[in-house]
Amino acid sequence: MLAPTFFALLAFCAAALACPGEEGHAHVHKREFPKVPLPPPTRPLQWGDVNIIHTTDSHGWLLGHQKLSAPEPNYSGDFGDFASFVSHMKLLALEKDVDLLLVDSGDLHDGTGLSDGFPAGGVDAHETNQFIAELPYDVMAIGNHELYIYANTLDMYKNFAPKLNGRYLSSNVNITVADQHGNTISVPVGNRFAKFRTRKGRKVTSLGVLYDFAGNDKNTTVQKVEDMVKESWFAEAIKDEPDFFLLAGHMPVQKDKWPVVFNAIRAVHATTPILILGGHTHIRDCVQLDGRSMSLESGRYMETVGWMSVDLDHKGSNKNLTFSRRYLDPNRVSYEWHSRRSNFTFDTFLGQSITNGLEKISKRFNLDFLFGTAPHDFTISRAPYPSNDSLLTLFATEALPVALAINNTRANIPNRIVTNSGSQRFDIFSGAFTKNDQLTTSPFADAFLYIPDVPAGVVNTVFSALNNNGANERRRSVAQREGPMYGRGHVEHIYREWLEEMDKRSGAERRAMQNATIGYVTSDSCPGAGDDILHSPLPFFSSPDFIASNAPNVTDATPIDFVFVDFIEGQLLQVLNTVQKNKTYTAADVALYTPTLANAALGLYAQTAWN
Ligand SMILES: *[C@@H]1O[C@H](CO)[C@@H](O)[C@H](O)[C@H]1NC(C)=O
Ligand SMILES: *[C@@H]1O[C@H](CO)[C@@H](O)[C@H](O)[C@H]1NC(C)=O
Ligand SMILES: *[C@@H]1O[C@H](CO)[C@@H](O)[C@H](O)[C@H]1NC(C)=O
Ligand SMILES: *[C@@H]1O[C@H](CO)[C@@H](O)[C@H](O)[C@H]1NC(C)=O
Ligand SMILES: *[C@@H]1O[C@H](CO)[C@@H](O)[C@H](O)[C@H]1NC(C)=O
Ligand SMILES: *[C@@H]1O[C@H](CO)[C@@H](O)[C@H](O)[C@H]1NC(C)=O
Ligand SMILES: *[C@@H]1O[C@H](CO)[C@@H](O)[C@H](O)[C@H]1NC(C)=O
Ligand SMILES: *[C@@H]1O[C@H](CO)[C@@H](O)[C@H](O)[C@H]1NC(C)=O
Ligand SMILES: *[C@@H]1O[C@H](CO)[C@@H](O)[C@H](O)[C@H]1NC(C)=O
Ligand SMILES: CC(=O)N[C@H]1CO[C@H](CO)[C@@H](O)[C@@H]1O
Ligand SMILES: [Zn+2]
Ligand SMILES: [Zn+2]
Repeated sequence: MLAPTFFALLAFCAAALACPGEEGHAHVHKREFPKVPLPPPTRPLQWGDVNIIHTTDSHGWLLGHQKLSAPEPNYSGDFGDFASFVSHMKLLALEKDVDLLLVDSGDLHDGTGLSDGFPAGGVDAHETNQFIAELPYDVMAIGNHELYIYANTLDMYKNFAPKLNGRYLSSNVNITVADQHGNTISVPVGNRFAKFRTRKGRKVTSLGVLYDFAGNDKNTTVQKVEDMVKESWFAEAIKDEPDFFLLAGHMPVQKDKWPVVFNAIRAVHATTPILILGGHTHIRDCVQLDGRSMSLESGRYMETVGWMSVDLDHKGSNKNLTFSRRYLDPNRVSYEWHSRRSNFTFDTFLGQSITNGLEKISKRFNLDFLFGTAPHDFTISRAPYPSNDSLLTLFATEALPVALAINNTRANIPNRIVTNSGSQRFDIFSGAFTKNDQLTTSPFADAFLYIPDVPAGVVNTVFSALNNNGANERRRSVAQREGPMYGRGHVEHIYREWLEEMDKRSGAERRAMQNATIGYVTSDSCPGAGDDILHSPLPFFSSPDFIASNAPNVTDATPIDFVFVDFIEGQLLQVLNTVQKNKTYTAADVALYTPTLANAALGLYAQTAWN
């Protein structure tokens, strides 16, 4: 399945006819404190000489997950709560007289209304990034979502990186800009590396590495990881031995190229501790490349805050070091419990001002504009497809037929609509369905095209054939973990594989015990249990790559409108000309079906069906 292009994100409201207008009955955003008593963690964090709090792939989820359906309350902490947590943990570190660092591994853009719901003329995540910069991050690395659109990269270069004082790292990522004489130059977006001392005086050498991403915009450059380690600046940067290497990077900790960086450092420093903080595939994962190193990846969407600790020994020692890692569910209960605060001593001034500031953005972007009220949860992978609880079913068989028929002169001609299941990014939960929910769920501004007068039987055959081709392509790319889709940044299949694995491992039994709430159940390659809270796994159902509205009740020979999302045009024409030979279809047979774009469909549907 093809990933919809992220350039499409640019078009959000400008192109969509269904943008919420001023007449919308907005309601005031209300932040949700936990309504249900949340069980606290059961075991304290293991502190070491050096401790790290890690975020990655936050994708604009800075107001936390505010829905009341499970497991969302587990992730209800907002970025203000997180800031308060970090402040208290810094104090605990002082008390314990140890180091505590804060690290992020990239992908600050694309994911919620806060980052993406900006009015025309704005830049994605520009507003949210102001608040991220208020936290005391020691090191941040660039992600691929900072590079799909040049304006976003430029904003990071001009406005964000300078706030990090040399600690926004892009070891293998450049941007092309004009210098003060108007000459075109290619320069790192942030810094290639950073050397600094911790509060306890420990020497740190740090990098910020991006995996081999190939979907970047013009005038940005991603250097391959194996070429980066051959650079003379790299050799120079790692030459002196620090107390430890801190490698942040937007690259999964397994099945990618961290070993290339690791081995390049090990070739010079056989025993220096190497702490790796990765990201990108949206899963919780950990591995030790040797006994003096640990690599941690901390999920996605502020559904996970990672913790790593290590007790250091003396230089030259080759004994295994004592590491620990933990995946926290980001909510006030977890934060308060680990930072030893109560609900009434938890909020800091900074934390509250960040929460207030984020709520102001939400208001300014009109993110609470109400399209309707969802009668129950609709999920991408926790309900079978097709079924009434499946978001994919809702989108393809309910929402698209309603939304695409609005103001459409062809509405009374029988049709079948085909789109890709990757068009849905996040679940819909029972309750208010707002502009923010539409942006998180269905962000891609793809158009719908059609071919008139295709026999209904042929349309149905093409739909089945597309899914068979898609399945073969997916098997190949999963097996190799490479290929063009991975290069362009498509990781949803890896996240889903992870969900599937945890459900298969113990899902049915653990849910039957009924003594744990649903959530992530991680099995990684590091010793001991990683999850801070024991959950039973989220149910998992796989889905086909392509989804469609119901076939109209007509004979196979009846000519109908074959409607499909624009970016599968090439693939679809090819299959159409394979399954039948009566006519050779070309782009000349294809026309625009409606000016309504895919990202407006759920809102239009909610306005008619959920009001
Ligand atoms: C890249 O940036 C340079 C300098 O700003 C500009 O002259 C050039 O047109 C840009 N190239 C593309 C392909 O956008
Ligand atoms: C990145 O920028 C640096 C500094 O201008 C330059 O020397 C280097 O060649 C650039 N690297 C790439 C891969 O473009
Ligand atoms: C040291 O750690 C490595 C990597 O985790 C492991 O394979 C090895 O068994 C450990 N050695 C000892 C003595 O514990
Ligand atoms: C926690 O504190 C907030 C404000 O700081 C308050 O609104 C909320 O009601 C409190 N919750 C509980 C359970 O005490
Ligand atoms: C699914 O929804 C349809 C239409 O609302 C309803 O007729 C049907 O009974 C539902 N099926 C189940 C299994 O709930
Ligand atoms: C349909 O047409 C009406 C009347 O011109 C207009 O107000 C409305 O915005 C249109 N809706 C869509 C989805 O195009
Ligand atoms: C649930 O009960 C089982 C069996 O007694 C136990 O092994 C498991 O740890 C329990 N889970 C939680 C989250 O308490
Ligand atoms: C399909 O159409 C036939 C013939 O018009 C009709 O008898 C049948 O009830 C229809 N089936 C459905 C599910 O609407
Ligand atoms: C192909 O064309 C023939 C003759 O026009 C027609 O009878 C037949 O149904 C068509 N088949 C398909 C699959 O369109
Ligand atoms: C630990 C934790 O936060 N658990 C909560 C997760 O969400 C479920 C469903 O809302 C709650 O029941 C749990 O208490
Ligand atoms: Zn991401
Ligand atoms: Zn990414």
